Amino acid sequence: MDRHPTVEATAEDIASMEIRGAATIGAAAAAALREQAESSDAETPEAFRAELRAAARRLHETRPTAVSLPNSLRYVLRRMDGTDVPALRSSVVDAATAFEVRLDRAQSQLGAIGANRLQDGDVVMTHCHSTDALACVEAAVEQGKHVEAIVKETRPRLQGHITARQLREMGVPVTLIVDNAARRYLDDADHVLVGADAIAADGSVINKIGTSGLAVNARERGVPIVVAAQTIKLHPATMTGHTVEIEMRDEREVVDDEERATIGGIEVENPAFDVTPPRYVDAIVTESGQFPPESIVTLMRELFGDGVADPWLD
Ligand code: RUB
Repeated sequence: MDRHPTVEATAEDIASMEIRGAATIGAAAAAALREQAESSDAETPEAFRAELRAAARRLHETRPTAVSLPNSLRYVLRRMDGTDVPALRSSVVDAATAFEVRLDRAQSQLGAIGANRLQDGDVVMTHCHSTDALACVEAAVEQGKHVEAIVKETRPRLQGHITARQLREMGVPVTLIVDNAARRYLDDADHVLVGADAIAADGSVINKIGTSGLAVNARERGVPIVVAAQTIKLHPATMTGHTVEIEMRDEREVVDDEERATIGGIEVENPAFDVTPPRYVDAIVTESGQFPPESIVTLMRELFGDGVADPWLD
């Protein structure tokens, strides 16, 4: 029951953030399951199923917060079907491919919806790097709107640099700022536009650490906060009272070994995400439309029913 090298490499890349961002993580996980299915030399359907579940468990244990990861694994494993290995294999390959197509389609659909919120001449402030958020700006630019961006650098991993580069490639004028300057520059912004790693049933938004502070400041300044998040970011377990685990990352992302030795015996904490309560969010833009955060639960009930199982634990 060997794991395909791609599963291991993908798991390591997700853990080290070589592969990062919720949508990208979900797509990479589906692709890794497909490779596992394609290369499997399992001789029985039971062995094949066990192999795929083990691969999913390995991928699942990498990072805890982005729900796109378990949602992706669930999407593929729930469609694993057949009475012999070739049938099982093709069901997994087809499901992984269908998932990737769905992701792409959802992102362009939500981009078109998000773009409707942006007017010609608007300035957006971004935090971290979100492909869903950038899809909204890209669609607006394609509609011929002039959009400018104030991009927070996003310590400690500086994902704002990726955002700045990609916006520049779209032809969007970018001003890069340090995180601490956000409040000052909110006066120049028409929207705060961020993505999400998970959205809870009460409409709370889990996204890169610093999102909640930005949202509180934006509300105080009267700047609307828009969250671009396709429905794979909806967290089914929160419908039954579970909370979303916030990933704590290595302190070396904050202080390197040399600085650590100089500072000495202090605690360093490095949470990767935070929770923005629904009252600070103006709209959640999904491929199924735009929702006030408090009503996202109706969409979740439609999509998930009363809850969902974890097929990799079967
Ligand atoms: C990434 C992050 C992004 C969301 C949404 O955090 O918080 O805003 O994942 O991204 P990290 P997308 O860099 O720690 O993975 O819209 O691309 O799914």
